[in-house]
Amino acid sequence: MVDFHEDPGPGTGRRAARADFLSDAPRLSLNGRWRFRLSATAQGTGPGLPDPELDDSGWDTIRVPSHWVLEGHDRPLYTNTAYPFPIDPPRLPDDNPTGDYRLRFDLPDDWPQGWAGGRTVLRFQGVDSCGTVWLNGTLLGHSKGSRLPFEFDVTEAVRPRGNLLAVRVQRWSSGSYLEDQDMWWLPGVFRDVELLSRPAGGIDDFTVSASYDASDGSGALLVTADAPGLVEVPALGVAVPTGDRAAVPHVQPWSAERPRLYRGTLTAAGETIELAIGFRSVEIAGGRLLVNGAPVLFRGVNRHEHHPERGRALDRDTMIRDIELMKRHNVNAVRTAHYPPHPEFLRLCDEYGLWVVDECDIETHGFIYAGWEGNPPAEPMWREALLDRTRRMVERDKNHPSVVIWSLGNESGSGAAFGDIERWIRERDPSRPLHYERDPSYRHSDFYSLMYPSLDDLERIGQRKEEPPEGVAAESPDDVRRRGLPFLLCEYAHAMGNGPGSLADYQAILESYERFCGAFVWEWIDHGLAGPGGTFLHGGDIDYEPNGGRYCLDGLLFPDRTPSPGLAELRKAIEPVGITVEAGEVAVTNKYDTVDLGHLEFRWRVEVDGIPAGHGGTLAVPPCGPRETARVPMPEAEVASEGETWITIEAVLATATRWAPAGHVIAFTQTRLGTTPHHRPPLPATSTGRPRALDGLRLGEAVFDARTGRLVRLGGVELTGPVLDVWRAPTENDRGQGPRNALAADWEAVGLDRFLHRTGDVERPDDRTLVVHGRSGPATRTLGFRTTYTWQRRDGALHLRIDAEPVGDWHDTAYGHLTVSPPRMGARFSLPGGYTDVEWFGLGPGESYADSRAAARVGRFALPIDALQTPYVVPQENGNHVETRWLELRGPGLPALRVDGEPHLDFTARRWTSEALQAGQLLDSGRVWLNLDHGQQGVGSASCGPALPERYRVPVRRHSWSMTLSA
Ligand code: IPT
Repeated sequence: MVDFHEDPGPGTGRRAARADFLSDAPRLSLNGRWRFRLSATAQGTGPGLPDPELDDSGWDTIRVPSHWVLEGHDRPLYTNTAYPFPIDPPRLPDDNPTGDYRLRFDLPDDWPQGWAGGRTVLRFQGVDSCGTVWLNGTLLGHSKGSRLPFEFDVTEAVRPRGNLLAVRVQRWSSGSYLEDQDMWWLPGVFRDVELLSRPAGGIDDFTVSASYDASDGSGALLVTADAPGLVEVPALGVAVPTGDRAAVPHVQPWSAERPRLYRGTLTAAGETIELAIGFRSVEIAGGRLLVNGAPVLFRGVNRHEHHPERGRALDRDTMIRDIELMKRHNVNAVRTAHYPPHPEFLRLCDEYGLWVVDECDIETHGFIYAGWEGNPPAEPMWREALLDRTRRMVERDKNHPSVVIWSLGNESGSGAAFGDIERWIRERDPSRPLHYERDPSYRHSDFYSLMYPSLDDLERIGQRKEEPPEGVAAESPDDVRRRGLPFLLCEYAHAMGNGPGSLADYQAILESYERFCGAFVWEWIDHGLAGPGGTFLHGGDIDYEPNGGRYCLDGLLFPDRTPSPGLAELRKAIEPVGITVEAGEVAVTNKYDTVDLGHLEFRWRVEVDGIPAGHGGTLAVPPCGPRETARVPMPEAEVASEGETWITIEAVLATATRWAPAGHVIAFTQTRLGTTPHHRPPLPATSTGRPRALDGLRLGEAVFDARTGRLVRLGGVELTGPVLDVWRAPTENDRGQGPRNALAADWEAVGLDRFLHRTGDVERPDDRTLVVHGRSGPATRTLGFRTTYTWQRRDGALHLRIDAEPVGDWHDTAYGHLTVSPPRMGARFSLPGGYTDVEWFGLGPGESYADSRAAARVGRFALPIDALQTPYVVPQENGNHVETRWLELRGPGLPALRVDGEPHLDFTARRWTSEALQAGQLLDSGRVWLNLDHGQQGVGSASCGPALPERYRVPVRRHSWSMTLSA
C-alpha cells in the first residue's frame, strides 16, 4: 500500500489550484460525524481502510471538521521553534499518530452527476498534516500543506448511493518540516470537506483585476476565466464578456476604511458565480506603499486562527467576532500569521474592511537547531513543495480586494526557493507587492521588515539610517536597495501576559516617518486551550518535551476572546483621529488614509472631580481630508472654583456600522481646564529628638503597634501597615528572555522578593506627630532602604509621609554591571476582608502602568475589589492604577476607609498578596491587601523584544510620597 507521508512532494492526483468562490452550482457539505480510529504509526489501521466492505461499526465517531487531539484522542502538543521530531528530513519517526477516517454518503437525488455531464469534485479546505484519500476503494491521491485546500476529480469514482470516502491523516509528514510555526500541533481534517458539482460549461477558475486610478477616479475591470462567461455589475452598468476590459469612468475605490464592494455575477453556460469586486491599486513608489495613489498605515495585528475548544477549526461566527473586535479597537490590518486562513475569513475582510497581508503556510524555524544546515528553502528537494504552497495560496485568494500583500512565509531563513517563489508570484500576480522578513538581503521582498526592534532602532529605520543587517555590507547593492524600501513592522509589542507597554511610543514613531507603512502587534489571541473548571491550558500543562510552555499565551485577547487591557491600550494608541487642545483651540487630525471625518460626531462633556458638571455638546468640525488637521474653537466650558475640571472630547460613530453601533467611541482626549492649587500645608520638618516610651502610641483615632510602629487601628477599622513594598509578582515581560532583559531574575538574585524589616527609633516630637524610623532589605545583602514614616494628625484625619533612602550596594552580582531597579516603590496595608468595593478618582477604569496608560481616562470609577483583578492566564502583577487622586474602600458593616494622595498614588487592591499571586494562589486570604505606592515600573514587552526603556523603571534614589488616611 502506498505511503506518501515521507515523500517530500506536495501531493499526487490533485486538481490544479484555483480561486475559492461561491456559485449556484450544487454543493454537498460532507461535514458531520465520520468514523474514526487513531493508530500509533503511519500505517494507521492498515491496508483495509479504503475497502468499502470493512466493518467500521466498532470505530469511534468524530466530528469533521475538527482536530482529533481536541476530540478526546491523543493530546495537543505545543512547541515554539522546536520540531517535535528529529531533524532528519524528509523522514519521520515510527511513532506517528495516524487518524483513519471513513464516511458513507449518498448523493442527493438531484445531483447533476451523470445526466448533466458535469464533473464532481471533492474538496478539502484543510487537513493537518497529510491526507491520503480514497473513494469507493479507489486511491485519489494525497496532499500536504495543512492550511491550504486540495481537490480531486471524483466524477468517475463517485456513485449515487453508498459511497465510501476514506482518509488517512498522519500527524507528522514531510510537510511538517515546512510547518514549524509557533503554535499548537493540531492534526486532523480541520476545515470543511465538500463535494462540488462542476457543471459542463461551468467556470473552474477566474481572475478578477479591478484597478483604480486615483488621478481621475476611474476603474478598470478585467475578468479572465477558463471558460467563456458574462461579467455583470449592475451598479456600474457593466456587462462584458470575460476577457474584455470594462473601463468605468467613476468608481468608489475599495479600502479597509470604506470597503466598497460592487456585487456582480459571472455567468457561464453552466453556472453563475458571485462576484464581490473592490477596485483598488497597490504600488510602491518613492519608497512608500501606496494604495489608490495614497500612503496607508497598517494598524495591524498578527492573527492565528484559534478557538479554545476548536483549535484552528473556527466557525464563521468566531471569524466575525474577531473582525468586529478588531474594527472596534481601531485595527485596520491583519497579517494572517503564519498561514492562509479559512477562505471565509478573507470574504469577511473584503466586506468589513481590513487590509490583509496573506502569509503562506511556510515556516522552517526549527532548523535553527541545525545551524540552518539543510534548511528546506535552500534544498532542491523541497522546491516543488514550497512552490505548491505558494501557488495554492495565490490562486485561492487572488480575487480578494482585502489581500494587498503576499507574504512568502515566516521564519524560514533564506534559500534559492524564495527566488523561485518570487519569480512565480511576480509573473502570476504583478498587482501585489511581496513581503519576506527573514532573508537579510531582502532580495525577494518589496519591504524592509523586522520583528521587535527597540524604539531607538525603529526611529533610525524611519530616517533610513539603519545599520545593514548582519552579513550585508554597507553600500552593497542589497544594502542600497533595502534602504530605499518601505518598512513594514511585521511583529512588535509582544502581548504576552501583562502588556505590551510602549504602544503609544511605537505609534508616535510609526506616524512620524513616511517610510513606515505600518505594524502588526504580536499577536491577536492567547492560544490557551479549555481546561477543567474554566481554566486554560498552555504547552507546559501537557507533560511532553520539547515544550514551548507558556509562550503561546501572548495575545491581546484572552483565550475566550475577552479583550485584555493591552487591547484597550492598542485601541487608544492607534486611534485614527488625533484630538488635541492647543492655545484655546481643538485641533482634530484625520489619521485615516482614505476617508474624511464625515462619519464621526465630536462630543464634549465636562466633569468636576469626575462628576458630570451638566454641560457639554457637540463640536462642528469642518471637513477634513485624510492626513489633514482642522481647528475649531475650544467649547465654552465653565471651570469650577474647586476641584479638578476636565473636559473630555470624543469622536464617535455618527451612525451604526456593520461592526459597531452609533456612538461607538473611535478616539478621545481629555484636558484639564484651569488649575486649582493644592492647599495642603507642608509638613513640619522631622524632629530628631530622643525616642519616647513605646506605650500609648496613639494619634487621635489612630492606634499604632508599639513594637513595629505600624498603624493597627484607624477609627473603627482594624488594619496593619504600611510595610515598605518593592516587590511585584513578576510579569511575563519582567521575566524577559535572557541577561539583557530578565529583570525578575536580577530582582530575585538580589532578594527584592524577600525584604525583611526592622523598626528603629520611634519619635514623638509633639502630640500630633509620630515618626517611625526603620530599615528594609533582604538577607545576605547590604542593599535596602532606610525608611521614615511620619504620621501626623490633621483635621481629624491621619497624614502619612514616607521617605525611603537607598542604602547599600544595588549592583547585581550575577551580571555585575547592572544596577538593579526595584519593580515598585510602595507601601502595603492589610485591611479587613469585609471590604468589597473601591471607588476612586484618577485614571481608570482599566489597569494602568507607566508605559501603558493611554487608554485610561481621568474620572471617578467604582468597582468591586474582585473586578479589579485582570485574569491573566498565568498569574502575575495586574490591576494597578496610576495617578489616583483618592480612593475609598467600602464593605458591609465597615466604616469607609478613604485615602487621599498628595497629589497622586498608584494603587492595587486584592484579596491575596503579591507573593500568593506570584505562586498562582488566587485564594481569598481573608484580608484585603492594599498597595498605596509611589509608583511601579512599566510593563514593556521584553518577553520577546527590547528591554524596558530606562524611563519606565523605578530609579534607585530617595523616594518620598504622602497620603492622608481617614476612616
Ligand atoms: C516570532 C515568530 O514569528 C512568532 O511566530 C512568534 O513565535 C513570536 O516570535 C514570539 O511569540 S520569531 C522570534 C525569533 C522573534
